[in-house]
Amino acid sequence: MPLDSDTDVHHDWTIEDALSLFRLPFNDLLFSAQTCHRRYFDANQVQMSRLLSVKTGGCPEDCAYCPQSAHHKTSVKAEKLMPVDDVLVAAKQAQEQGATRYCMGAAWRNPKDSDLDDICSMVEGVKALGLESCATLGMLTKPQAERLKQAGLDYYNHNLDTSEEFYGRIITTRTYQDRLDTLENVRHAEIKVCCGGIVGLGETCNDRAAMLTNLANLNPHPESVPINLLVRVEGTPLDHAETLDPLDFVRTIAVAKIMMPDSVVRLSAGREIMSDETQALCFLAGAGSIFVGDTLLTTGNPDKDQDVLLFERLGLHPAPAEGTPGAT
Ligand code: SAM
Ligand code: DTB
Ligand code: SF4
Repeated sequence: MPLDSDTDVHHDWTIEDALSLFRLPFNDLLFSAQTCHRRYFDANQVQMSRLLSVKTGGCPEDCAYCPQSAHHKTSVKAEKLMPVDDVLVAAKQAQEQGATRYCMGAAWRNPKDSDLDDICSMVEGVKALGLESCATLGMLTKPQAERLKQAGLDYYNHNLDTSEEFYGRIITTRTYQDRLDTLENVRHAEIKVCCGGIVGLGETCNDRAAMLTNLANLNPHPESVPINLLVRVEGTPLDHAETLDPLDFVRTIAVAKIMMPDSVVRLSAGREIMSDETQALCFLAGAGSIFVGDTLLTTGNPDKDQDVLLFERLGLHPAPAEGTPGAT
């Protein structure tokens, strides 16, 4: 494993390195991941982000997991881009409920330049509230990324989703290289990168290892690494995908943490069907962030009361907003 004495942050991982982590006995893996986590973060602190779908449904891409793709017959109805003011009212509510980052999602292959006027106003408004801003709008060109940076965008979410090998079984309307190009454009604009993936798509452990290797060989590492458990939605091709062993989900979080120790790994979609005990193991494995609020983009998420209780049971506390006293 490529570790040296100065730092445990590396960008020269092999799939074999990742696989050997996956093969560790569970206790050894979790102990290593928690040790890595504590080197960079307060282990009892969890950052809370809130999502809003600002443009829902009717997406031309064919991502097999996604209820918003126009290729699948789901209960999601296509809507227009939300008015800026409505987004800001929702952002204020999220802030009052403890979120420190507001993430605006749009079901686009890529934004049109004309759409970016409203998106930039949303970003400016979110920043003016004192929230961190994040957007996920599909593929971006360099000039588009620069416009978003100018508006004050802190993070851009664009996931690798799975291994390059398995990718073609899940999405045919754009390539892995398209994804990497957008990530490069985001980096070039000096926006922080939020990039992770989904597990439970029917991929192998090898695919999970390959995805994490690709993420961990990005230089620098993504600041934020969301690990999503597939939310199976009726009408999508993956509605009946096999249930992933929850311990394999925990292992994925742990391996991500060991490979990218100074990144914030997010226990992302899928919490609604997870037990408190599985979530507790994810925090032990180094997850340092969650999405809060009763919806993700179009699917459900545990409500505030459930999360307050979970935090109480585990002695966890919400992370303060970046740049405020006590923030790590
Ligand atoms: N359209 C943009 C894109 O694909 O980049 C942004 C929104 S898209 C919904 C963001 C991410 O949500 C996807 O890359 C995927 O990882 C995750 N996602 C979508 N549907 C999901 C599902 N059913 N379960 C878990 N994660 C999902
Ligand atoms: C990410 O990795 N997960 C979030 C966020 N980035 C945009 C989205 C999860 C979406 C789950 C399905 C839905 O609610 O539509
Ligand atoms: Fe569209 Fe994003 Fe859903 Fe794919 S994941 S169908 S690009 S909204």
